[in-house]
Amino acid sequence: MAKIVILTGAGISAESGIRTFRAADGLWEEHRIEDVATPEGFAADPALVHRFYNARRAAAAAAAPNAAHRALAALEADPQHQVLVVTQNVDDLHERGGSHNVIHMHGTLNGALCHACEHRWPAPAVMAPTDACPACGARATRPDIVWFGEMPYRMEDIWAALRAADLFVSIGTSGNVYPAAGFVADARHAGVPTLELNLEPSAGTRLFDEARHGPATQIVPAWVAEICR
Ligand code: BJW
Repeated sequence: MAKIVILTGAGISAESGIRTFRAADGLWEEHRIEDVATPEGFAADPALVHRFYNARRAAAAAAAPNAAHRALAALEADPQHQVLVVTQNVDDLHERGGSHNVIHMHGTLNGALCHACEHRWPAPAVMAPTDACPACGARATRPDIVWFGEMPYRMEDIWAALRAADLFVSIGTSGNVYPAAGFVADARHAGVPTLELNLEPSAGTRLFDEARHGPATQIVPAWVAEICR
């Protein structure tokens, strides 16, 4: 059984209507990263950061998985393949598309986290700085999102899966944010073949053994059909 580790980024959800970060009309055009995606930005203005993530939570809830999410779920269901999806995305479109083996390395919009006691619970649709932690009562609740300067989740599991993989595939990510941007080099170092599927060449495209460019809803189902033949 072939073991495939698949890294996904904002590009896989773009055709579901979820905005990417670094496009001309992306989220970072309207918001300063330091204000909304760092612990320092949250400490300075928690209401602003909650508004940013409340809006994104609503957008994700209104979106539906697309053909690329569904193709990865079909690949996971194929008995010839063992698939791990490592997503940088904080939406739940992989799960709603039918994938089960998913690691959210940058957290999830559907999670709330108390930064006083580290308790986690399902996020309400709208979070506010005055929300109290259900475990310790502190009014120190934040979205369960990994911001710049924080350690992404389950890195040891991800690196172990990369080392044991037969193929590493990167889908819909610009390759600008580490440690995810380093996975292609980590895979190469372990002798694992690498494939990029993206709208355009990513920052690290030259490191991949093969790269195919086009919209995820076309190139991902085509690739899955090819390897499940
Ligand atoms: C399509 C498409 C279609 C469009 N079909 N494709 C200097 C050097 C190196 C590293 C650092 C440095 N200074 C600081 C760092 C570390 C820092 C970092 O990487 N900074 C860089 C900016 C340089 N990283 C961190 O701080 C991370 N933590 C960390 O490093 O901890 C220490 C550590 C040490 C050792 C080991 C491990 C860890 C934490 C990073 C947290 C990132 N957080 C964000 C925001 C929170 C989540 C959220 O709000 O959603 O995560 S930033 C943002 O970027 C978000 C994304 O997950 C992430 C990646 O973006 P993504 O998905 O690639 O989106 P885009 O928009 O960039 O690209 C979309 C792509 O899709 C494009 O290529 C399009 O072409 C394509 N596309 N439509 C197919 N239809």
